Amino acid sequence: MTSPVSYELVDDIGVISVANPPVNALSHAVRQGIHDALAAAQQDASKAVLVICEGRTFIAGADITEFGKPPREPHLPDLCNTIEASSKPVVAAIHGTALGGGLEVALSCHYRCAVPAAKVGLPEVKLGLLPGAGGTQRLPRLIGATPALDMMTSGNPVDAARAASLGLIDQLVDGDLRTAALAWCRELAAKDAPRRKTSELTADSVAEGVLEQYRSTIAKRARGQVAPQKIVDCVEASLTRPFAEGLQIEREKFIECMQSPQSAALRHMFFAEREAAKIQGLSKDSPQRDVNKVGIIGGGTMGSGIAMNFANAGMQVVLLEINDEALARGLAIIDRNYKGGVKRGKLSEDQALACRGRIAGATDYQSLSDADLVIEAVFENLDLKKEVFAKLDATCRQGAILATNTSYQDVDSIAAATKRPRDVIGLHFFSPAHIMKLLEVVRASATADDVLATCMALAKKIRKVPVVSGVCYGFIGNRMLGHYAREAQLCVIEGATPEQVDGAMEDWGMAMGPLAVFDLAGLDVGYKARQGLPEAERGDPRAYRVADALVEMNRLGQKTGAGFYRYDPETRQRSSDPEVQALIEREAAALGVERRELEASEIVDRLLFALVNEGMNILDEGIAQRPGDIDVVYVYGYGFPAWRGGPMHYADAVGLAQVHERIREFERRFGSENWTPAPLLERLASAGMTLADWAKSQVN
Ligand code: T1G
Ligand code: NAD
Repeated sequence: MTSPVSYELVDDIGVISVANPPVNALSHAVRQGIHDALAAAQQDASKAVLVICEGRTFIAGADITEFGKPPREPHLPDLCNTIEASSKPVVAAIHGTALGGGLEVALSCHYRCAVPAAKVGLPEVKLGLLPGAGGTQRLPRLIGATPALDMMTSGNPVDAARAASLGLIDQLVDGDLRTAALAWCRELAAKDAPRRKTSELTADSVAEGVLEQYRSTIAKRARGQVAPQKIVDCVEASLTRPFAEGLQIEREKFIECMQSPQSAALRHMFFAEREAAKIQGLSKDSPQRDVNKVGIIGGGTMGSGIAMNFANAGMQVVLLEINDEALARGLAIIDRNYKGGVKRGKLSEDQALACRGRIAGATDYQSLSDADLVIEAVFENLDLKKEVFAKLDATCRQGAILATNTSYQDVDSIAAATKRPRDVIGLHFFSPAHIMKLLEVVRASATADDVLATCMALAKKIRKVPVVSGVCYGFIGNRMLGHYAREAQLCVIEGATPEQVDGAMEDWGMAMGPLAVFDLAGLDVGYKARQGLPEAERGDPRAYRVADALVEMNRLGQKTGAGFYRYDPETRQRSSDPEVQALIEREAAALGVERRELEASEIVDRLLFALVNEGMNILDEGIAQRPGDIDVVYVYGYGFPAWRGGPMHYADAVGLAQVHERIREFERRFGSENWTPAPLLERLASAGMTLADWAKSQVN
């Protein structure tokens, strides 16, 4: 096997080149290759050593696929110390993204240069880890404790200019990186430049209370997560301990993180998100259609946000509404969103103007005749949507992609309203559509492969995380949510207060409890959907009577200042409302429900296992391609904590046998109408298989 690392003497500079596509991850072979090349450089005529990478990026970190396997020498912390101890100056030349172990390698070099477009960062915290190869000890010494804490606890990269201003990058080079870096090496060698060892620097002390301030800020921002706090511990060591001791403390805490369920969950999410972009049976080079002009029908809550995504990605957009008044309302929402974005520093005034300039308004379908893609976002009514698609069929050019943003409706029926069902697909955005990252791509039975491939690639272009779903009522996310919502409202009518239900779920890690989410989305959305169904299909009345009564009292949620909670008009702070408690007790009595105390553990299990059980059915029916896709849907669309890995990963972490047993207990206590163990769960639990095993068996 040829090594992914090559070494050559270029005049009197030793050049170590790493070529391990796609992202030059620090696999064992790369570590061994760098180690051997460096050893050679110590012995040869080189006056300085250059570390550079081929392909699209500098080293983007340790090889995450090696985690959990027996570690092999050279270990990365030792390799970094070896680089720093080199008898000759070592220079890192950075392009693309120098991340994690990649930046730690650069930090152990004596000098760093980069192209202006480069980015550098320590994103380990996003994997539930901390920089484990000296980063927590070298970075504070080089740039100061506070910027180091910002970089490591956020995990966000900084651009080359910022890195240079921090002293992290010594030189920004224009033109060809290798040529410029070699010239710089010669210059350093010519002036016998010192080997600047970052480990020998002293980190500037921080003011009293700064570290405590960080701990409390992190406790709020990264609620429930362990790695960020351990990073603060390591930085504290960099301020108070000799380098070697700090490195030891870093190693101990790194291993604690590596063995934590949180890191296992976040590493699962890293790969699940990338897997979700792959469509079983469709190669990644599948042909695609060109999309430059996009039409949006309906400029309400969703249409306005959807329009911004495409304008932000540089495409021409036409927003079509039913009349001028409604159009003005839609464009006003867009203007407000851009104004808010500029205020929050998300984009500059000029960028906002340029994006807004790409959005034109219309009320005549002819304006969509040359669109490459049209996305419908009118009221959630099947007949209205079919009417709109019939008009699009008559207006749009052949080859245009026709998409619906419906939350629940049958995309096959909508497609059947046209003579070109192959060009019809579901593109289900989440509110607020210009912010939420999830995009459910609904593959209808006739959807053409190139339409699907085009939409998956487009999702990446508009910075969304796409997940493919088959056609069923509510697709993946909303279908499962129905079961989660049922249990939330049953827990309320059986005796828990809204605060207890939401408190239990938020303490467990959900970004927001279910009742508060219903208030945010608007209780009328669910009410209208139920009103559209015959009573017999609305499910267990105990699970919606309170919500219906609140809507009939015009308590629609945040938008009317009251729903399950009352909301402060200024701060939007929620508070409990005795009027709601009285209503709940009245409805419970009317439905003959005997109320009781509910433990938080029961609430958590009922809501999460309701999700898991329905997730199992969705997998069994092939609506979702793989368990990881469901996890991506819930983490990016429903505020499920990434450090819990999504509902399906969580079920595996708890153990399917235990989940199955708990669901059978609920079946005995609450009846099979709401609790029938999913056949797939029964099969896996009795076979002692995990979902991860099952997913592998499905691929092979
Ligand atoms: N290890 C293994 N595989 C990796 C990888 C890594 N570090 N990074 C990416 N890949 C794979 C990825 O799965 C995908 O595979 C392909 O490369 C392209 O990635 C001791 C312990 C670099 C910004 O966290 O953020 O160092 O799906 O689709 O959008 O302190 O990848 O094609 O089969 O994401 O252009 C720290 C992780 C590790 C960076 C490129 N490093 N990577 O984004 O491509 S922990 C990270 C990224 C560490 C040390 C610790 C991004 C990227 P496939 P992609 P992209
Ligand atoms: P909305 O009521 O805010 O907006 C709908 C817009 O469609 C209105 O502005 C209306 O004037 C316009 N409209 C109605 N009939 C039209 C027609 N024939 N031609 C052109 N415009 C027409 O609704 P919304 O919340 O934006 O929902 C739109 C769609 O998106 C629905 O299918 C809904 O289920 C789905 N959706 C909503 C959310 C959400 O959280 N609100 C999330 C995902 C998907």
